[in-house]
Amino acid sequence: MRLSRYFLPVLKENPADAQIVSHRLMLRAGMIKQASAGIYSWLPLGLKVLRNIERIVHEEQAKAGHIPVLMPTVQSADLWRESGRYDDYGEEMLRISDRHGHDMLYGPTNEEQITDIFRAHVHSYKDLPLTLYQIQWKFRDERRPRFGVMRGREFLMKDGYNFDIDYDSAMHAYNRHMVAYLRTYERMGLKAIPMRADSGPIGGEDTHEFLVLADTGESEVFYDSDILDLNFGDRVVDFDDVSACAEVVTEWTTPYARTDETHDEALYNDIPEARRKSSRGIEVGQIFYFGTKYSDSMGASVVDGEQNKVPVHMGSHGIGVSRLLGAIIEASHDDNGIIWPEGVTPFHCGIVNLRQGDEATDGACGALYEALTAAGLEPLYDDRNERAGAKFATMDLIGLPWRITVGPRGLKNGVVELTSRRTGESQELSIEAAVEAVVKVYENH
Ligand code: P5A
Repeated sequence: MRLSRYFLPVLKENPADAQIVSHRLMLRAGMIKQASAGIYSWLPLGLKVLRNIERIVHEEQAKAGHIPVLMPTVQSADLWRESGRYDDYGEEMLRISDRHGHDMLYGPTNEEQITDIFRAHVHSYKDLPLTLYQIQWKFRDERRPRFGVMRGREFLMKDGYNFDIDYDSAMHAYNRHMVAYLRTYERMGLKAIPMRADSGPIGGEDTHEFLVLADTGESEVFYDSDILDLNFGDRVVDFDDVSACAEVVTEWTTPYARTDETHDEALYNDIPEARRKSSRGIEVGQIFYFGTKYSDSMGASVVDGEQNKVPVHMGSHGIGVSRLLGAIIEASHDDNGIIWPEGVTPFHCGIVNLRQGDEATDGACGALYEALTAAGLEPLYDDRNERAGAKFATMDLIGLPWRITVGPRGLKNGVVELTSRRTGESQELSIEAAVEAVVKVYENH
């Protein structure tokens, strides 16, 4: 993409209404525009990152054997009356009535909707286990929408639902989700720690939240610092292998890690003092096992091997897809702007032309652009007639992890400059070597 033809409405000034750095940077980098409280339009740069996050979520769900569907945002209140949650959900639910006076709602979550699909089509244990998921917009009329996409009213969620014949099988689904989520967050450059939590209006006893540690997080968390040393890395887990998944879960859930809702002072005090940590965290996901709560109330049962009708065991599993943009920026920025992890960056590499209109410089930038594109990468070429300082400031603000700077002086010696946004380190390389270096960085993303 050539910047002169793109739509990147960056703001020079800090927006007054943004209290935390991720919100400020998303507005300044022209990623989102507030439409009304807690509701945002996604501008091109923001949309690119959102789509990258979605892609990683889809890829990791596919590995776990989970199947994508897409359910409507607007749901019938009758379904929620069946489960009893229509009245329970309270003021967070946006209630709508259609022209016929039917009560509708904008879904804050989809347990009822998916249970309705399940009961219409699945009747035998032979069709289990089954996990369906979607990435779809939700609406929660939060009392205090704030911090931009972090606590929105309309927000994008990955929500998955497992259907299993019994408790053991459902716990395997729970574990499968935990394993898939660990890898998902790591690919986004995040350390998200599973912590024992409270299930709130979703229900059930078994639940973990995934938290990214950050001073601006809304949750208070307590943990054993040993958990920070755990890395999922590139290990390949067979998602059908019950004990392999359980082992990963044991590894991550053995060190103490809890949100304030489930914090246990006595257990916490058993941790050696130097490892006892408390801080703030951003909740980027949550997994639940709630047994037969919805299948009992909504009549979702299957025939088992002995021809008995049994209610299915269920859980649900969420990732805050739009919130993740805020969480990633909170975890990865500096005074000059965002620093995107390679896994989610909106463009792979920036190209800065220091002398727009100079034939050799324009030609070298064009050649770089072609070579990067031919290698399957997406560069953002700043071909505007701007001062070098302004171009660098824009690149730093929008946070592309790699920048290639091209100017007449370097070209005389046959070199361009490749700079890492994260370390600020630069190397002088030939055009071919610079392209090769960038291609190599992205080999594993
Ligand atoms: C799990 C999937 C559920 O709703 N039902 C379907 C279950 N879980 S949850 O924890 O309530 O939400 C899942 C994740 O969504 C994000 N989230 C939000 N993101 C932005 N703004 C909000 N107002 C908001 N509320 C929830 C969180 O990341 C949460 O973990």
